Amino acid sequence: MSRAVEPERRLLAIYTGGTIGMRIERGVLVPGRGLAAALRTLPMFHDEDHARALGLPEDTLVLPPASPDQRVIYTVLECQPLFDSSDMTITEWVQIAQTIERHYGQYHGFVVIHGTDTMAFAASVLSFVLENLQKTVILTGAQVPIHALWNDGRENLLGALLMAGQYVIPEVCLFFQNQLFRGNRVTKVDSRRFAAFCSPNLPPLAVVGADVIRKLGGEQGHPMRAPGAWALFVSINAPTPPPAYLLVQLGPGIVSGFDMTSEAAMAKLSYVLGQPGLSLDSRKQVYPRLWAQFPPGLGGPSPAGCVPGSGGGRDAGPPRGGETPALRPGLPPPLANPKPRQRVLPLSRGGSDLSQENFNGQTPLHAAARGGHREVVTMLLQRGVGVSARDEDGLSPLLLAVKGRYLGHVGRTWAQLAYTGLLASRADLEGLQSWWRAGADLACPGYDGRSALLVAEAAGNLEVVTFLQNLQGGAAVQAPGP
Ligand code: ASN
Repeated sequence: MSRAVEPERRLLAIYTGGTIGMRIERGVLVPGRGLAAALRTLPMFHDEDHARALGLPEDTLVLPPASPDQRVIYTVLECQPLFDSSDMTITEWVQIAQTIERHYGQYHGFVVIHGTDTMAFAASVLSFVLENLQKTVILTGAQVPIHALWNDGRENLLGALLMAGQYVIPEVCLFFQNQLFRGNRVTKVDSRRFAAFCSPNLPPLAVVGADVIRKLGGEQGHPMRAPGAWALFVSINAPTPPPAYLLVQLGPGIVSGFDMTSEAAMAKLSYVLGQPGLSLDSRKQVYPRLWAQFPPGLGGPSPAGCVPGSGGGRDAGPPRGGETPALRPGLPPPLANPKPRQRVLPLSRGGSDLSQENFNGQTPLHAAARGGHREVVTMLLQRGVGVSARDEDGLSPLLLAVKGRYLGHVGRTWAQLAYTGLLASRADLEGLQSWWRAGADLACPGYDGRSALLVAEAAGNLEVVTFLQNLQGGAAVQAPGP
């Protein structure tokens, strides 16, 4: 990230829709046309005298001077139709990439005005698709339309224009509430507060206050580098909380996502699945090697400039070839469904360290247990992944399954490992009952060799003792599996 030196910086602002430009029509908010005309009336977005002196066309505006020796001139390209971003799919994001490609030579940087609901997906997809990017691309939007008296749209848009205008940041970023984030690191965490986004595993690239504070200095860093296993998918609901762990199943096996957001994992999966002419095995090979953007000198900038890759790019539909039916249940929502709001099954790949912990000490089994993902739990248990590894909060996968009462979902395999003594000592009758319904053998001694009944008797938990004795008395200690 460095300061741009040109006295005149030209930007393309691609307006795709979203709340930022919405207007109220018959009591409801609808995407609003004519953003350039609206911005023209706001002095913070347009210096009419200077524009007239330069003879700028209707769709091109100029910001008032932010510094004495530099002007930011921006052209607003309004998409047709405008979208509420929850209606956008990978097709529209690819079109944005193609728009950037078409205009790449004419502008110093790009601002993508986008709805917030899927902005993190869009930023992640663009970060993969725009290969060899050497110019700034910033996505922004708002929680409240710029036409409203009290809104966040003006600040966000102005901030994005100023950042893209004044700095060279050769990657896809997202600007919101005075923070510039790495695009494939963000997730939407709030649908009402102006601070709608957070970047759970990477601090903002810059924070704007009275000064611009560059958090990462001039360092490019790599957004996607992670030791060991690579993640690809678990489930997506927009907006999602920061994911603890991501799992992917692609054929037999599982990989962990380490600290990727689910949006970035989805984008990466879409990108790799969309690469034409690759076998399933080659796709699996590509994952660990795929970086979102090559730092200069590593991937090598192409002389032709930035090019939307063929992955999420021109060939953006579901993958073709023999593996398609097998992959379909795990396709990320924009590929499998028109709306990215559905749950999808976890996908996986073999050969990774499946006990590897993420930033807060959670293993893939924690995530699978918390989510009640039966197939993944079974697969992990069959591969010998430990059930009692504690995360930073002291929770093991087993405890998560017990707490979440997911035992019925995760089934007999899991239940056979029942830590029933723990439940018995805590007088957790409901927990024991749910283990029993899930098919656990409650007479089976726990990890310490003691049965649940023995533990309950020693602890004096009479209700539990009665329940367990009744089970034994009725010769129905082992319930039928789910
Ligand atoms: N539904 C809107 C969208 O994503 C939400 C927003 O922009 N704040 O298009």
